[in-house]
Amino acid sequence: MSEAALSPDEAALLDRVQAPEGQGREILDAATREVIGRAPVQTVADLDDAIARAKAAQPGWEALGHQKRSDLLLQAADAIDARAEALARLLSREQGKPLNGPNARFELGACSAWLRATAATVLEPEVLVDDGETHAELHYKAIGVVGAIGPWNWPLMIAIWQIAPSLRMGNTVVVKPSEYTPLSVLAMISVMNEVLPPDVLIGVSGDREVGARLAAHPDVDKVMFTGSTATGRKIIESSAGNLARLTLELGGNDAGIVLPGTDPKAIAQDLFWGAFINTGQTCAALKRLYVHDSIYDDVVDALKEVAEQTPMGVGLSEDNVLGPLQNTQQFDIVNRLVDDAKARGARIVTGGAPAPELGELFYPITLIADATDGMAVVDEEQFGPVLPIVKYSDVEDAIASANRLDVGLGGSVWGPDRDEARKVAARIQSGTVWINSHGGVHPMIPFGGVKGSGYGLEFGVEGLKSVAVPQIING
Ligand code: TXE
Repeated sequence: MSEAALSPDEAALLDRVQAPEGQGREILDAATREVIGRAPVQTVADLDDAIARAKAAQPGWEALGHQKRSDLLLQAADAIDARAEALARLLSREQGKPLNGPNARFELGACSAWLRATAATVLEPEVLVDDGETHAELHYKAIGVVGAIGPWNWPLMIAIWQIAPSLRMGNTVVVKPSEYTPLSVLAMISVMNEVLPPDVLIGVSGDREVGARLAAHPDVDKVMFTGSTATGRKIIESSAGNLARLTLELGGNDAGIVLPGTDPKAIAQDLFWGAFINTGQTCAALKRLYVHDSIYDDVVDALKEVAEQTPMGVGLSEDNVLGPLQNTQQFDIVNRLVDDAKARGARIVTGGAPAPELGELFYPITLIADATDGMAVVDEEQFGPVLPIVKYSDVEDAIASANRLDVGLGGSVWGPDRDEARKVAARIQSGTVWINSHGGVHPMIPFGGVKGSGYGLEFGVEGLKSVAVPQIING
């Protein structure tokens, strides 16, 4: 079988979800630009119908109780595992990420792992006061219907991050996948629906207008959103109308600080993947690197060595671990930022221009040395295979640089002395700061941003609380 041919399992999944021949919108393979299939184009009326069904199904789902819902989440995880390879191939085509490396197969593994971890997480009622006179307890109940609006970079994993806790707490969920990657999300939902009761989880494939309606709908009680800050602001505005509670993960521009005394070769692999996981199209990827001048050249050289050994190409080829940009819009952003950096005198260490020989949306790993704060490539989120590397001599300046932007999702500090690194970490304005790594997430460790990166926590017990409403039982 050639790489390009759909496997029978892939074809069967695609046929379950795609629009009939001659209808829908064509979705292209991000790497080869060949047509993969036809996304259904659902309307605001279809969405309204889906929300009505989800609302009707919610009380029955909540009434099943935690144990039964958790059992069903475990069965959904098994169902995903059973189709993981077909889903990974479809994801690889649609999103562009390779099967191997921390990419498509990894993403499918994370989906079932997150479902299982969420099924196992327990949110117990809390006794607040019990002094003989007063007995008050804090309980957590379902909110109602959750609208889940997702991006195109980790479309399946982020959908699961929204779906799993919502279902676990007794909510029903309407998912609006990104218009760039609807097919793989709809396919995963259809696999989960092999075991879930009807209308508990519904996917609606539509454009931005459908997303806007989902956020504003009077019967949507909670919106989980991962995407751009601009869209996040619109969702906040529409929540003034329906009072939907919000969890907003709006990306960032994560800084890493490499302290003096760090061994460049020892951290190069982890730095590289911290920046270039999913070819840089990751919300909490390392997007600006501040390196002490005593080791600056060695860090740049060590990163260059890793970059040159790391294969990029069509995702279905088993050799590749880096892929294309997912869409033209993102490709144009990356191109513009690199050209601007060159024009401002930054030094291209590797990459620096598109790689049309690999395909239309390929841009090579691009390391930019002698970058400075104020350059667009430093100040704006590139969301692609580009890393500007800024030299510093006083760590106070590096901390100030890390904190000077209006976003704060993640950050990292790299150094030989953990206590020293933790002191610097405590001063970084971001939701997470990693020490000697960047971007790793864990289903039991809450994740969320500050400043323009949004608000609300996902994962673990805190994640369950954020898709529940508190109720005090007093007496
Ligand atoms: O995001 P959008 P896009 C960043 C990245 C990228 C930029 C734009 O920098 O260049 O965002 O990407 C739906 N009400 N991130 O265009 O527009 C839309 O249909 C409700 C960071 O993909 O925010 C899609 O399903 N929903 C990010 C989803 O919102 C609306 C990951 C995201 O679209 C809507 C991806 C509206 N008014 C991109 N308008 C991260 N946090 O990791 C659109 N949508």
